[in-house]
Amino acid sequence: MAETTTKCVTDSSGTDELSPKVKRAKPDNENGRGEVGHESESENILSGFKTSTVLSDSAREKNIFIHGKLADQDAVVILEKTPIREDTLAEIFSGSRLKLEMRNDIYCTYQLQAPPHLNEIKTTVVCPATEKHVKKYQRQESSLVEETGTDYQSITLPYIQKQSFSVQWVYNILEKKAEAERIVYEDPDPEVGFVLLPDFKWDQKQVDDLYLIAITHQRDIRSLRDLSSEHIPLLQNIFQKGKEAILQRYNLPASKLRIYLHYQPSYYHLHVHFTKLGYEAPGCGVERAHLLADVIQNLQSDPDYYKNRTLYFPLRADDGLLSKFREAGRL
Ligand code: DD3
Repeated sequence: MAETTTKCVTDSSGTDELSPKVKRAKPDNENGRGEVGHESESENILSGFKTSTVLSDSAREKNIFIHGKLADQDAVVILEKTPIREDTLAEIFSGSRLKLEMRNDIYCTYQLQAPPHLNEIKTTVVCPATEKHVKKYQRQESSLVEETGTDYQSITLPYIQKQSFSVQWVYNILEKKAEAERIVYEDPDPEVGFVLLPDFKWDQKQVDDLYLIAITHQRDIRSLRDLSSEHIPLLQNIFQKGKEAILQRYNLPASKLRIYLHYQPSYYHLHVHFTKLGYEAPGCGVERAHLLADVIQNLQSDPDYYKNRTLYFPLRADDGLLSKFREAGRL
């Protein structure tokens, strides 16, 4: 890839650098007339971006979330520095400019200016962004909510039905209208089938922060709460074939994977997260993640486990669902 990787959520672009079958294109093929179909590499759509506010930033995570305007439309731009890869070290050492900052005894500090292609910032653009997108990235305190099976029926379900969050991007993936070339594995079966592909949080340049999602072909399962024993074959299929596909493609055995569902999910179309053990993926904490292996066993011992069980999850202070729990006197 030349220069900064730019991704639009409505768009399809990406790299496949960990795939043994796919060779990296030479930089000179990528420039100019966009022969490889990366429109984002030919022009800088962000040159006209006007910042309104910084929603959040993290020195530790080396990222910043910005709200602003792109050609009169609301947009959220996420910039993130990516890890330094071992296979780039030789080029960093030989091909950089080095400016001395200070020298003291045996200690020296420098500013190193790496060659442009090793100095990329992963960039995600959401445009047009809704108010919900803007809110999602504003730093917020969370409160843990206790949701009984009845609370789900009377509070949560009506709320998510009224919201009708768009999952068009999910349907685009299932229908190969977007990200088709990023698919790692597909089982096309309408009942137990799914599509496995990299979550766009992962830039696929190193396996250390591996993050894939399995999206079910079945469209009527909103979340954990909709699962019953009839879905065990679907879940087992995702579990088995997902692990096999990741071993094949990334040479990572199942023992290095954290495979789980979120409750609440960030979109109400059933999906399973595959992340590398040791990588603290956002949302992998005990208050939100449910191991797929546990989910399967719970359904095996009680077909209606997730219909009746009290579930706990954090909600951000500005989440409309939190107000609903408050109004119902459940908080
Ligand atoms: C999303 C959760 C959703 C903003 C942002 C992310 N992986 C996605 C579109 C395409 C994708 C994802 C919603 C949206 Cl920053 C609003 O995530 C996606 N494609 N997580 C992939 N591969």
